[in-house]
Amino acid sequence: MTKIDEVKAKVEAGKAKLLPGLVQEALDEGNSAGDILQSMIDSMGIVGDKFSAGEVFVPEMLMAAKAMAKGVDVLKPHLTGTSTSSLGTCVIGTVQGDLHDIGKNLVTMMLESVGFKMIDLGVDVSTEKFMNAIKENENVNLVACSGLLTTTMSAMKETVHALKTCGLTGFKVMVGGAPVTQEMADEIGADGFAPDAGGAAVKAKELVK
Ligand code: B1M
Repeated sequence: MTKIDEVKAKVEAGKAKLLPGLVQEALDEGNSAGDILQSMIDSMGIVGDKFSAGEVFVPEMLMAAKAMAKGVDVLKPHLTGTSTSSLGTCVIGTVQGDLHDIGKNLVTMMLESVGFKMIDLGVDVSTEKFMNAIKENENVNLVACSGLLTTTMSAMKETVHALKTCGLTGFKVMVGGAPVTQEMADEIGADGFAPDAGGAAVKAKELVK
């Protein structure tokens, strides 16, 4: 078994304590941070499929998520560059009713690395909380909404609609998350969409140009 396979297996098994050491060993063996990250994302896909098939349950999904988060901590310095330019301030959160944060945290990391000051509101973020963050912080030029559940797509739609019609100006709205598509982003009036964290950094730069 390669070190990357081991990382993948231990994320799937939710072995959080083993992840920092394993990820470091995988890096020391010369594997790229991007490849290690992709192996962990693949693991989460497998866990999701097993959940759908009734082979694992919520606690196992949670343990896998914790294991991945530990692995990402070790990868962080290897994934992010140090940007000297400032692209502005981005408010980010997972929409109301949704507790998934791994994708949001990856997007946060990538946007930070290209030069955004990030204000992370966490998960289960109401429309009001997004709006207050825009009012309370200077120079917010981007709002990023993440969502993983098909059932919270209505919350995303509501938040985007409110942000675009509330009279506050000077910012663009970007959306993303597994169920979100470019078509849906257009339909709900978002300014941008990206399918993954790397794409989010590219799209964010484009939106605030
Ligand atoms: Co849940 N869950 N979960 N879960 N979970 C999914 C999403 C699911 C697909 C599993 C499945 O059934 N196969 C399913 C959703 C089905 C659907 O809606 N169609 C599901 C379900 C049903 C649920 C519960 C309802 C289960 C229950 O209680 N019965 C429940 C809901 C709780 C809630 O939110 N209210 C629930 C709970 C949980 C845990 C809390 C246990 C845990 C989350 C822990 C955490 O996040 N801290 C969890 C997990 C871990 C998963 C899976 C297994 C993994 C998610 C993940 O982290 N993926 C997931 C299965 C799967 O994804 N295949 C599943 C890795 C991550 C890197 O990918 O977040 O997609 P992702 O982010 C990607 C892109 O989407 C994109 O960039 C990232 C990659 O670079 N992206 C953006 C994300 N946000 C973006 C924003 C952008 C741009 C790009 O711009 C703003």
